[in-house]
Amino acid sequence: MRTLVMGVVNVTPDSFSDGGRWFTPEAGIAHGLELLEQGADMLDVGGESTRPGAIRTTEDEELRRVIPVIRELARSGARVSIDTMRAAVAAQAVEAGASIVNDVSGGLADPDMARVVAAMQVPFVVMHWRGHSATMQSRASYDDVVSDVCRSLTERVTDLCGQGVGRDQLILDPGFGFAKLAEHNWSLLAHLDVVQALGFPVLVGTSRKTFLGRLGVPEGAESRPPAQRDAATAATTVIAGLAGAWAVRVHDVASSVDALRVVEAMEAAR
Ligand code: PMM
Repeated sequence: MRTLVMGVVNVTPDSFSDGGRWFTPEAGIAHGLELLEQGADMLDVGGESTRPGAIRTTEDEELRRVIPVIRELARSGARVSIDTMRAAVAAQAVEAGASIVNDVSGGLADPDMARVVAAMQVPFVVMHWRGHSATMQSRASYDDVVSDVCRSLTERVTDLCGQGVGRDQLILDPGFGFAKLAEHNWSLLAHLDVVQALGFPVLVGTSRKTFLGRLGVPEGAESRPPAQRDAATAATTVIAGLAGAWAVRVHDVASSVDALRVVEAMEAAR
């Protein structure tokens, strides 16, 4: 099956790559509709920034940001994912029309998440995570990043299934940029086949991340700004597509849709 494109709708003032641009509900909705027009298969709506160093948003504020956007995008027929670490936000988002829960903590941040996801029976994205954004980069230390991430994800699967979540609900994500240095992100990208071999659908979230912003930039010089990382992101979409990823989570939908057309046309000619 073709790799799907998940378009990012960050309703936050401070997200890592697009913070503040779609902060009002109206702007978030308009942006989501625009991404659908560009060919997004689904939209990932988030109300809490997870950029390195970020301070947590309150639950009330997170709900206030995401619920109106989810309700309207779902009403217009979009497949919507809620990007949250909070069980209460996930529950209300699904009630408002979301049909996927994307938790960057893989159920670790909120002890109620597994129970809520099990009860709602929606697909659940389990990302590799080592703690909240304020401190995560101090935990970017691995013996072998690929096997360490795969082992942690397998432990999450066992724990979640033990709490009643169905194996067929789970989607795994190696967590690019979360407690990872550039070298870790490149290793994971180079070995997506190992993550795929765990036997679950895989989501790849490299879009506009810092390791792409360092490409071609001399040491000591400023990284390129996030909006200038879309060509590199599309290149990683090709890698994800060739590896058979279930979906890529991207800010610039049009370039990744095209990148996947290239993969599809090439695969058809094999
Ligand atoms: N990255 C961000 C936010 N949510 N969810 C998943 N599943 N995977 C990711 O890699 C991921 C995510 C941070 O990126 P943004 O702040 O630019 O949206």
